[in-house]
Amino acid sequence: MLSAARLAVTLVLCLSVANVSASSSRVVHESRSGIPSGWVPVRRAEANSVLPLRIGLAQPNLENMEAYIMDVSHPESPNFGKHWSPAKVAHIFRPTEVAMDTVRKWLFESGIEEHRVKLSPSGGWMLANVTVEEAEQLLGTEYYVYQHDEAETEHIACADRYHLPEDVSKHVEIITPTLHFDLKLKRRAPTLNKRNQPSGSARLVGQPGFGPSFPKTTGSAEKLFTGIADCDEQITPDCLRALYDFDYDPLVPEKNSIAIVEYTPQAYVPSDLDMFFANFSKGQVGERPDMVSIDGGFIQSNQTGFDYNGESNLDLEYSMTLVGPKQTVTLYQTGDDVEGASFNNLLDALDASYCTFEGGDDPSEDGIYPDPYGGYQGPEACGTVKPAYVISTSYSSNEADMTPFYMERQCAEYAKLGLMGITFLYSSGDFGVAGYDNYCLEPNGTQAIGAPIFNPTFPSTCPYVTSVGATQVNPNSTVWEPESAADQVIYSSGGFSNVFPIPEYQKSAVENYLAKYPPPYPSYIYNSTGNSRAFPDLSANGVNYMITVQGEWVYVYGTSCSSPVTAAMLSAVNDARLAVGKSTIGFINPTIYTPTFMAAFHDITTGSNPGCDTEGFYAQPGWDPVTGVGTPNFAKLRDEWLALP
Ligand SMILES: *[C@@H]1O[C@H](CO)[C@@H](O)[C@H](O)[C@H]1NC(C)=O
Ligand SMILES: *[C@@H]1O[C@H](CO)[C@@H](O)[C@H](O)[C@H]1NC(C)=O
Ligand SMILES: *[C@@H]1O[C@H](CO)[C@@H](O)[C@H](O)[C@H]1NC(C)=O
Ligand SMILES: *[C@@H]1O[C@H](CO)[C@@H](O)[C@H](O)[C@H]1NC(C)=O
Ligand SMILES: *[C@@H]1O[C@H](CO)[C@@H](O)[C@H](O)[C@H]1NC(C)=O
Ligand SMILES: CC(=O)N[C@H]1CO[C@H](CO)[C@@H](O)[C@@H]1O
Repeated sequence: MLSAARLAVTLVLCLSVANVSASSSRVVHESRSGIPSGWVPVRRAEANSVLPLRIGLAQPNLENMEAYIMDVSHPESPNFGKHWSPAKVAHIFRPTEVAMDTVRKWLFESGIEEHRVKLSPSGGWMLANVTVEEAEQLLGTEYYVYQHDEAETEHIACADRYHLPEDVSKHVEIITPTLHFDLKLKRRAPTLNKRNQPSGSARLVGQPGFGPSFPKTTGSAEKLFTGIADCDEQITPDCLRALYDFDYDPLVPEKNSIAIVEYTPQAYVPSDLDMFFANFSKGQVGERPDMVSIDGGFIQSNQTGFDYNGESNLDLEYSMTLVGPKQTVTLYQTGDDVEGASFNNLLDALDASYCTFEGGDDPSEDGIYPDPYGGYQGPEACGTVKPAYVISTSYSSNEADMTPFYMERQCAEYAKLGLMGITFLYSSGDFGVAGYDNYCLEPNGTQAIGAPIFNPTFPSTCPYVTSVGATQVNPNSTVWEPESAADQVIYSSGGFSNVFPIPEYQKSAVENYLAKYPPPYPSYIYNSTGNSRAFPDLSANGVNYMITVQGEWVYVYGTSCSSPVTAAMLSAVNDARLAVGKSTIGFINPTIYTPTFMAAFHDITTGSNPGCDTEGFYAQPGWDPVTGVGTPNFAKLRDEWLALP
């Protein structure tokens, strides 16, 4: 009896192997080069123990992303401004019936009966409880039990690779449990990245001195200038209004929205906002941003000073003053003060279809909620926040800190938000052609100070965000004279991605730069082919800002300044369009690289962005990898955007 049953099973397996391999041979689906540090295999997993196998199905149509976004975002497209609903976005990228059928058939032919297989509600996952023996046969791998000194429980994971039939592999993104060590450790040590520093992981995004960029300060100001005669020494809201011809009174503020993103423990100080308003926008004294808490985000007040309050105060003081008292500014305060949060946690909150998309969040980089380390115990924010039309984030990381898969997954989500009509701004970074803290790349990909290869920042290199660089009013110059690329305290980050190919919308602008002003560096220093995504897209002043921190006026520098200021102007353009019944501007890059719009920017042609022991790139006529297409002329841009359908 027993041997008959076994024979039958063996026969089915042989048949299925024959079946599958007739049409498709097995390929390695995923592999890893080593075991994460601290883990050791202690024994083979028991053949009859049960694994909750989760098969993440590949999303269709990602290869059409650029075409979709150009269709709704290019000013010459007949569908310009016809943004997609969240339901349409979810539908277009929902795994196909073919994917589901192929995976189901493979499971069935491998002996996993249909009644054991379930589909998750989002359609993104196929689930089945299987024995270790079944999983090993399905995936052509071996499972082991691993232990870690800091973990409470054992962990099951497979050997260094697993396989799938070729025709199944193309419909599957990821299978768990396999290679991934996603068991939560009781107390997580900071993840060290390739530059041996804590990485851009959730726990550290909002922490001063780690991973992401923060504005810099040179200390407090003895006096505060008024008017616009001294904008080469101090930037104030009036300087920015004059520089960018920005004078706008919202017409339909209740229809419009703008949001600033902050990561706890970064926190604004209410009394500092009032001190700023008292000097620059009296009517706004007492006004506060409309805070939306994401994953336990709150305004902590235990840790104070420039390192904890500088970023939030800067972003809110300038965005709120520039949009004025009629327009509410929303604050996405993200992450608790224990685990923190990453860009992915924000994106989860803005789009329910992202939470599980292509495997969901990465526990070594993203905040996991409820917080296993004891912080916020509520559920993860997943589609709970309706995205504002313009969203500005002044935090960034290095491409080299993350895996291409991680970045591509996130980048696709910015594209989806673009399809929905959202404008997503990121500061480009403050270290010129170097990465955060002047780390550059060795030929083997390691990050080190003094290394020779340029180190681009992320998310700026994602072709579906708008990257904002920094400029300055030159010493002894007025707001009526041309600005230069920032070269006081910080340098505007810019350059060419090592991960993302060049999007169509910037091809001719980038080609023009590389052909007319070829940078004097060997080709291994940066991707000089003209085939990789170039950044930033545009820029705005980022030098000598006056902000208040803990009751004092201090000077601030950084692309952190440039992003919220640009956001305020773009939000005003949205207001003007919404007031006449038009759509929001959405993903602006395909628009701003057109000749008509490029002419509505102040072209920045002086300065550079040194780093990695070089002078970096030079600002030149037209687009350049220091200041993008230039700084806004708001009045012209508003008129051009109003002229679009
Ligand atoms: C797997 O087993 C668990 C525990 O018995 C059960 O809760 C879950 O629904 C099962 N999953 C599937 C896909 O059958
Ligand atoms: C921070 O402040 C909260 C109250 O807001 C308090 O409960 C907590 O103990 C404080 N933490 C530290 C480290 O001081
Ligand atoms: C990469 O290259 C640098 C410089 O040559 C060297 O110091 C480092 O050890 C190398 N790292 C790896 C992982 O090979
Ligand atoms: C600006 O002007 C001051 C005095 O008028 C002079 O000392 C200084 O050198 C000038 N700076 C530059 C960069 O020209
Ligand atoms: C430059 O970028 C393109 C697009 O990502 C890529 O295909 C190419 O291999 C890169 N070239 C070098 C030398 O890295
Ligand atoms: C120049 C100016 O108006 N300074 C004022 C800024 O606001 C503070 C109060 O918060 C006043 O004391 C300053 O006089």
